[in-house]
Amino acid sequence: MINDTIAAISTPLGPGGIGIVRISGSGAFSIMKKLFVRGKYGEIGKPSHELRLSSHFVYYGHLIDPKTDTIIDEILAIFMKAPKSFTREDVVEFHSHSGFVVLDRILSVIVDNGAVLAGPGEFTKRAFLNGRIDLTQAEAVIELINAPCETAVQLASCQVAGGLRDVLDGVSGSITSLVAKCESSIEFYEGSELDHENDLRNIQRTLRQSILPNLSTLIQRQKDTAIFKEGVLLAIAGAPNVGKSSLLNRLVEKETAIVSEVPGTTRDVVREYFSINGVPVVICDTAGIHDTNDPIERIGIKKARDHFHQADLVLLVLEATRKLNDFEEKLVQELGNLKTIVVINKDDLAEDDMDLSNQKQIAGMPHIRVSAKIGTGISELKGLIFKDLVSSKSVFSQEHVTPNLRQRKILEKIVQAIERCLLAIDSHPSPDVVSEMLNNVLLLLADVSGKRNKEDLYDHIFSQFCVGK
Ligand SMILES: Nc1nc2c(ncn2[C@@H]2O[C@H](COP(=O)(O)OP(=O)(O)OP(=O)(O)O)[C@@H](O)[C@H]2O)c(=O)[nH]1
Ligand SMILES: [Mg+2]
Repeated sequence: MINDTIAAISTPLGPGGIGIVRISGSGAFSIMKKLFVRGKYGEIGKPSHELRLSSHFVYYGHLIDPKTDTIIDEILAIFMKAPKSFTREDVVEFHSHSGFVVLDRILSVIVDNGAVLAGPGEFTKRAFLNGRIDLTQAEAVIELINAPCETAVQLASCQVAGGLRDVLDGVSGSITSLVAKCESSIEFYEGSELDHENDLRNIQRTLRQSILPNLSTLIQRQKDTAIFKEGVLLAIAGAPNVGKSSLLNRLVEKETAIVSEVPGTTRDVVREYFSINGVPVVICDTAGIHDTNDPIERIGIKKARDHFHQADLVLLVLEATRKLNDFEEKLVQELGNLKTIVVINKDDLAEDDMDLSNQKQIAGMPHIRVSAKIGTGISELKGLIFKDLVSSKSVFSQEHVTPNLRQRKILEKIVQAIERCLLAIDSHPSPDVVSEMLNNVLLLLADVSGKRNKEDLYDHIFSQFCVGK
């Protein structure tokens, strides 16, 4: 209910310097008057309805529990009068000391005095419903909060600022003027097929030369940037004792996995997180693949195989000191269709005349020589992984407008709808049919920016937020 006044703790729970409780809605200021008194400890009176505050100023004072007349905390308070606030409603913020009990007490007295607890993302939902931001900006706020790397932060910031909204508004404006052209063609040249055709050819040209390339660029950008937002999964594969765990430790620069000269050391999947040039990576070390009757090892090998198939990229580790054994030959075949880089490890032990990359089984596969023990070849391996995963076009600047997956799916529908419209103009040029098709494109564009009311969609999007945002 948008009429409610909502409240929530807006900072992470736990001990910290400052915690913020936020209130939004028409009752925010009257709640503040019941709880807040200005001034130093020892000089303060009781909360008063006479409290006069200027909007957007920070006031020093104390928060009082009116039931017991006791001070809860020494705080800073801000009142932001509608519509100059995040939600476009009256907003009050109390900045207190951050501790679970303090913040919880503050929230409780606020609720006792007329607010209701905010649901996940409810402040942002209000900002959207009250027209301060569109849906692309609201979604970008979640992406900004959840951004796993610097590049994802940059991409989200551009959308929070309305980058995608502006581009889509431009596209909508162009299509609206094409609809207007169709309408005037119908009105002014009734019966004159030739004039209709000229108008429709002009419309076709604009769609083809300006609008479609614009939309295709947006779609491609989502594809190019998805890995910065979602990250990638790498799996390490290989026979026992080839140095898989050593490689994981070297890549993540931590002693995460147990390394030993005993073959079969790693049994379960060991997961670690790191990043390569801003791409968030989850890397999995797995059990060595070989023939075994040990039931525990067999479970580990099954898990390893499952991970190879889920991974975006497999690092197949071989030993530089010897040729491939039977298991490794089979493993190469098994990885056949999966994206794989061959990592020839223990290069420090290799004889000068031993070059495994010549072996026919791995010929043609991307490969690199490394020593996980000493660290040689590791930065080159990271470069190779990055090149393999990231399109060469993925060079970003903060201004780059990038849709998310939901938006891209609708943009793809829009491209299809425009292509149908182009075909319709070719086969049976009729301004009223084209006008209807273009109006349909406008509706789809409204779905991207949230201008067409879809409660279910909004509930789904805002439920992904944390409470307090
Ligand atoms: N000289 C040398 N030794 C290495 C290198 N990488 C790993 N080793 C050694 O090889 C042995 C096995 O290393 P691990 O990393 O445990 O190998 P693994 O593939 O994880 O083995 P399992 O978990 O048993 O399948 C250890 O004694 C490591 O110190 C390397 O680049 N050079
Ligand atoms: Mg291991």
